[in-house]
Amino acid sequence: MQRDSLVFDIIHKELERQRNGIELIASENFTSLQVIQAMGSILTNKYAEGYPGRRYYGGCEFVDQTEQLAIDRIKEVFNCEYANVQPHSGAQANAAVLLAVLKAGDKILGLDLSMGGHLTHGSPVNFSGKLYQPHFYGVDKETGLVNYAQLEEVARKEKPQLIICGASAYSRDWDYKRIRAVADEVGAFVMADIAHPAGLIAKGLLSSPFEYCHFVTSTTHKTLRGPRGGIILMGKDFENPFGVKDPKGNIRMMSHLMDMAIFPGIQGGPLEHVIAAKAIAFGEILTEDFTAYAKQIQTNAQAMAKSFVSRGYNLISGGTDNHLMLIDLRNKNITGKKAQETLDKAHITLNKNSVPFDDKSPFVTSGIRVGVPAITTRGMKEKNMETVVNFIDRVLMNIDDANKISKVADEVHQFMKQYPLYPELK
Ligand code: DSN
Repeated sequence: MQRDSLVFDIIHKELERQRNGIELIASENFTSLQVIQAMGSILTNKYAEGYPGRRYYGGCEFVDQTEQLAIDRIKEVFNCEYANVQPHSGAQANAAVLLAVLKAGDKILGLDLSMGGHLTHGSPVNFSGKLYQPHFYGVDKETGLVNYAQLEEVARKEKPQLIICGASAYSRDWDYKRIRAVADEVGAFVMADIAHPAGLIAKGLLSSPFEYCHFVTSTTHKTLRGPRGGIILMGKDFENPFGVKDPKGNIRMMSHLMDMAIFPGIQGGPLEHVIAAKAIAFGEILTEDFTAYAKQIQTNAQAMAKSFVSRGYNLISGGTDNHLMLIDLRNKNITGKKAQETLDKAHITLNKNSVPFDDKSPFVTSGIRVGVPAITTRGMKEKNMETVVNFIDRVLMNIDDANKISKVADEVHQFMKQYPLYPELK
């Protein structure tokens, strides 16, 4: 078979784009070459519906081993009792939890998407807002912090069956204990979606949700720096006290309901090539190198936030505890859309983002979201954050000057040569 140079040439161009640019999308990262090799391996050929030791196909003796390794390692990473490593994505992980514990029409309470939440936390355009009855809490207008008083008020009024915490554009830590207290009061389960800060939680740099949240979901490709995918975790498996039943009407251990919700509930064959890559990434997270990486993410984010603030940028909540910051550009008279598009021309990649109480549409937005996991993987330290912010500031302050932007693009290319990416790949 002839090599498909059309596709491989495009992939090569994408490799060069990744090498030459400054990647600041908070949800992206550069996974290790061995993770990429496992994803591109012959394991993609295998069907393995079911779970290790209980599959619906023959020939699963080797994928059983890689999947079990992934399960054991991620349980060790988070010191938790249950892990399902089959979700194809974070959205699938969240869908499975909702399927496992809710009936259609039940009430859920999540952080509003426009305040930093996620589509799968009840957005009306997502299954979570179509199949269930969504209610929302927000952030405080003055402080930018989660409005826990509002969360409690809505929980007491609506009595949701599930409270969801976690966000995709929130730069502060969470008070899981306070959320669990009101959940117990109204008889709700709590799910923490830690897709964004998982790598920092894994290393104890942010509060752990496991003591207080019944379910913890995550993606595996953001701060966990693994392959694109999802996981479901539980600190402690439990005989659920809320009377959730299996299809035969028996109250089952939650782990059983959760496994059933992924397969056969919402997925078919697991992606065993991705699961092997997850096993490798989870092994990497257990190393001291990853501990240093996670600490550097936090140090870099704080240095970057300080540098933005010193140049008059308005950071929601004034700073960051984790790997990202949300910047309101209204005082600079620039929309998020214009900022994203112009920074792209200088090979600085980030995303436009609604800010709390935004007066612009989600297609335009007043803000940008900036994250440091990817540039930290490239090897940047806190002293380099000033250089990155300087590039961004020069673009934004000369937003209609093509020559100045082109000069920044050249400098960005030169700068990134110091941080080789996948030198083994030609
Ligand atoms: N799309 C992801 C993000 O960028 O945060 C969330 O799913």
